[in-house]
Parts: sequence; C-alpha cells; structure tokens
Amino acid sequence: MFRKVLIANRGEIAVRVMRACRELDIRTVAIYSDADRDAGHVRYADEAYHVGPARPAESYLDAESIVEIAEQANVDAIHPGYGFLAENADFAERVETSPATWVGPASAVMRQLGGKTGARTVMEAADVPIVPGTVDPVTTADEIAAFGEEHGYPIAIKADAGGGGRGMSVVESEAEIEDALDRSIREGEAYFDDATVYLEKYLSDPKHVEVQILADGYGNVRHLGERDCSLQRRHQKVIEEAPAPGLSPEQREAIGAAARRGVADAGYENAGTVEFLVSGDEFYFMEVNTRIQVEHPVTELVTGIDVVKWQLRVAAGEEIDFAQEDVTTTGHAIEYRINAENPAEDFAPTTGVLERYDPPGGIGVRMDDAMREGDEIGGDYDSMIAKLIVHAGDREECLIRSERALREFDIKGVHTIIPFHRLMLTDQAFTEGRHTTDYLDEQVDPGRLEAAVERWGTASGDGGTGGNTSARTYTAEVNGKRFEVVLYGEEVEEEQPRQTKSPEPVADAPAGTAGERVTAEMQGTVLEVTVEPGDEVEPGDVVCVIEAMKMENDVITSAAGTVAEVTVGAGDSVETGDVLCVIE
Ligand code: MV4
Repeated sequence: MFRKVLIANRGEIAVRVMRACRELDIRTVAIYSDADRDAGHVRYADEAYHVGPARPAESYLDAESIVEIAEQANVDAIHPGYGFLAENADFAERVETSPATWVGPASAVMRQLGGKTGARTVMEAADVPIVPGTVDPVTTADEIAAFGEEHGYPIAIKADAGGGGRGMSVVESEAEIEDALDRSIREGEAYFDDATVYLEKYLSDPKHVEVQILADGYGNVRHLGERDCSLQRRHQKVIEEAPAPGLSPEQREAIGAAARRGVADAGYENAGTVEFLVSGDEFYFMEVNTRIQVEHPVTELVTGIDVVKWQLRVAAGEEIDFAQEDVTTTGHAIEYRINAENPAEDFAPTTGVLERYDPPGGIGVRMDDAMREGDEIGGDYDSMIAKLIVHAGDREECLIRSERALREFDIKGVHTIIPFHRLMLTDQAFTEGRHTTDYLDEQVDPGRLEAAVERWGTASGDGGTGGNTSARTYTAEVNGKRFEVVLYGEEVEEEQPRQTKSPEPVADAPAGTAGERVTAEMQGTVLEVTVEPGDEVEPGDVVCVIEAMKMENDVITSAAGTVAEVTVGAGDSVETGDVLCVIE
C-alpha cells in the first residue's frame, strides 16, 4: 500500500480522500491556493504545500506545479478527487510519467472514454444499448436532415467532448438544423477546444440513472448498484439517491450488468461511473465519468463498501476481494448538496462568514464537509460547502429522517439551499420518486422557492433578507417552563450611538414583593422605559426598550397587573437577569 498520497483537490472531497488515507495508514499531502491557506483540507492534511494564487488555472489546475510538489513531497500517488484535473487525460499521463502513481484509470482509457463517440463505439461493441444516433462525427446540415428523415425529431446535436449540457443543441425540425449545428460546434470549440459533433435522438423527460463501477488490475469488474440523479438544476445535480426509485428488479440487474460489460471491454481500472438515460422500460448509455463522483456516498451507505479506499487499494495493485454476488444493498440513501446559494434569487452564490455551523447527527446521518464555524466562504470556488447524506431502512423512512436532519442543520452567515431541500421533502413528484431531469427547471415555480427561503432560511447579517427590522430570539423561563421569545427591533445606526449614563448600579429586586418581576433577557443599555408606577399592563405589553448588540429590543411583560415599581431608567446598563420592573 502507498505510504504517502498527494490530494490534488480542495474542500470536502479532499478531506473525504484524506479520511480514507488515514484509515489505510497513508500520510496525506494537501496543496492550497492563496484563498485556501487555512482551509479545511489544509488543516486535515499531514503536510500542505502552497501551489499558487486563488485562480484555479494557476493553482488547482496547474498540472506542472502539482507534479513538482508531488516529487518534492516524495509521494507515492496522486488522487485527483473530482472536478479540476480529475478527468484530464493529459494530466493523468503526466502523472504516469512521473514517479507517482495516478489514482484513476489509465490515461489512454480516459482518452478513449472521454470523447462521446469513442465511448459510444466501445459500449455498442460491448452490447450496451446506446441512445439511437451516430457513433461517427457529423459535419453537414444535410447529414442531420437525413437522420431526421429516418429517425424523426427531436434530435440532439452534441459536442463530442461535451458535458454538463454544454455543446448540446436540440433540434425540433429541419428548419432549426443550421443554427443548432453552428451553436454546438461553437460551444465545443469554446469550452473543449474540439469542434467535433455527433447526433442522438432526443429523449423527452428521461431519468438520469448511473452505475458505480469498481475495477482492478486483474480483470475484476464489479458494479455497486445504481444512483438516481434526476433532480438537477441547469445540469447541476442537487439531490442524488440510491437505489433509483421506480426501477424494476429486472431493469436494475440489466443496467448494472450492462455497465459492467461496457467498462470491462474498455480495460477500465479504478472507480468510475456509467451514466444512462432511462425512458419508460428502456435505458440507454450516455457517458462514462472516469473519476470519483460527488454523489458516491449514497452508494457507500447502501452497499457498505468504501469506494475511495478501494480506489487507493486497486491503484496500489491490490485485487478486489469480493464477488459481484457479494454486493448487496441495504435500505435507501439520499444525498443533499449543501450549496451556499440563495434559492430565492435564482440560486445566486452567496459569500460570507459561517457565523454558525452546527450540522445534524444521530442515526443514519453522514456529513461530508471541510468547513467549520468561523470559516469564510469566499466565492473563489464551487458553492458546494458540504454534503448531507441520510440512510434509512427504506425510501419513506429516509425522507422522514431527511426532514429531521435538515431541520437540525443550523447554518448562519450565508444563504444555503437547505430551504430548497426542505421544500422538496414536501413536493409530491419528488417524494413519490416521479421527478425526471426536466422537473426542477420546468415545473418548480420560483414563487415556491421564495416562500421556502422565507420559511426556512436562516442566513443573517448581509446574507439576510434586507430591511432594518430584525428578529432576535431569546430564551425565557416562565414559571420554570422554557420559552423561545422572539423580539423584533430596529437596528440602531452606528453613527448615532445612544449615550449611556454612568454605570450606576441597577437596583436589586425589592425583597419580599409578591409581584411578577420583569427581568432583562440580555446585557445591554436601557433606551426607554415605557411604563411608570400605577400603569395597568397586559401580557405582551412593552415595558422598556433595551439596546443590545446594536439592536433595539422591546421587553414585554408576560404578566398582567399594575406596575408597582420601575427599577431602571433610560441610560442604565443592565445585565442578564436584572429586574426592570415589578408588576402586581
Ligand atoms: C440527452 C437528453 C435527452 N436525449 N440526450 C444533458 C447534459 C448532458 N450530459 C446530457 N444531457 C441530456 N442528454 C438525449 N439524447 C437529455 C439530457 C438532459 C439531462 C440529462 C441528465 C440529467 C439532466 C438533464 C437535464 C436536461 C437534459
């Protein structure tokens, strides 16, 4: 086994890989950019090396510098995580020619499967159903029109190197071909430096189902079951689960076997994912992801197999020690990506300091994260700051447990998409597992997202909802029972500080009074006393206003009666528990 591994990544996936390393007694080496000097993955690693400025191109994407650091740190292997250089065959090849081992498939296999037509050719040869279309590139509008004549519309024109929806145009009729072809070629060139495009029949409203694969250097290929990733927003997955709801046992078996066949023929080694579109009873190969994926934990929870550990083991030359029949799944798992985005504002990324970070726990709850309370979310990288993965006996229990876990999750300082997840748990299409890839973009009304943020959002400070009225929650004990009391107040402007008088000692509670004492729930300064002895008050009446932490807070009485005594005046400083007035 390796002695020392460099993790060419950041954030939760870097920490996830380091956790596997620690369990395998492997030393870990982090790299970090200017923006990440004190980031979670740096804190976790045994050693860390500065790689460059915040800009990914000059740090986490700087292949040469990373390989240099690997040599300097004398590591045995490089694990790329996901994103950044993970699917870059040139980087894999560069690592292969260095002293370090690449934790991933061979660069030649990455190249073969990285292009869509290449992957389709491999899959077709392995008798894996591919979406009807071409396996060779197309170049002219005439070829596309001929395809339309034969197979009908709609047609997808896809960039060979495409991914994440980039380079894909959908053509509804012959008249649209010319423009769509130009667009796909342009996007292929712009994003992937590759103008090659090909055709597929466009399937309407499919489900996205993908199969986790693990393969070693001895010809053993196992599939670890499938995941459903249909809940996506503009091609970004937000919720993933295993197993896929709605698949029949026969379909499940067939899709797993197909994925296994396909990669076995390609000489694949390490972990990988074979993506399919599922439409009715049919499934079709879409693409292969030659990396560990964000959503791998749902597979780990239902199979009990540590996929990242196996990546390291097979890269180190170990043989898979379980048979396909040994792979069984237990229960259901759902992953919720915790993105620092505001669902009410078209999922715009938000930045700020994590004033509070109190993640859920307990049975069936797994947190994959790297952030801690007090960390800053700077917006230099991906907005995904954590993943909550919930496991339970079946999907129904998993949804209930998810609601419990999301309710426990306390994040303040930035917006997150937790309110969105809580909305989905009330959404019938989702809870019944009927949602398809078009669902979120086309059938979830933005008004529902706004309402969800209003109801469940917890961001505060400049990440808050705006306006100068803020609610603060305090704890009150009334006759020994605990209450949460919400105080509404206006924020006090910094430039007009209210002058406090001398810190005159506040009168102690008058001894022996039979009345109800109204006490200060916070330390602060009395701005105004709104009652005087002899006034009649009712529960909920304001008795005074206290400024604390730049907020004006109304203090209300929970008792009814006559104000017997007022023990403070405007300008007094008060401590928590000080008596403000007595009501008889
Ligand atoms: C498709 C498709 C329907 N038919 N191909 C979008 C991203 C890219 N990787 C493939 N994509 C699709 N390809 C054919 N022939 C529908 C999509 C698609 C989609 C796929 C998976 C997850 C979410 C999606 C959202 C919109 C469209």
